[in-house]
Amino acid sequence: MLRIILLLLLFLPAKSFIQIKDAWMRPAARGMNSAVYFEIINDGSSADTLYAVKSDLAKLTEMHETYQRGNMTGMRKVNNVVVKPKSSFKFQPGSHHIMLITMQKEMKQGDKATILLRFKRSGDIKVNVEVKM
Ligand SMILES: [Cu+2]
Repeated sequence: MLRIILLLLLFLPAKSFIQIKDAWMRPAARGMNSAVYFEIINDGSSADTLYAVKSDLAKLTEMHETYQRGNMTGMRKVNNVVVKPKSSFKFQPGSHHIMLITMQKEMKQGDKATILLRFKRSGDIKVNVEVKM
């Protein structure tokens, strides 16, 4: 019996210290772009890195950051985001966001979606996203 329990424990996934909070995205028509925002909370004692994002909502899903150059605001792709231990990192308007480029279908306020975040230590985390303004 003990042997069976030990065996089961081996197959349990490692406990993730990463939590995703308040995930939402902007409504968008088919063919347009949208953006997803959320907060990553790292309760663990080591840093974790978000290195990829997957979604079938759009033709392309990228991690972006917004930057300022003089009076110009632009955005550019980032390859990863490091979340330090015992801290949080916010994807929010005017800052980091998940860019959904060319939506495959219309998403209206109140609709729900899921995206997949891939972390180096915590693995894949499925995130429920609410569509709101
Ligand atoms: Cu963007």
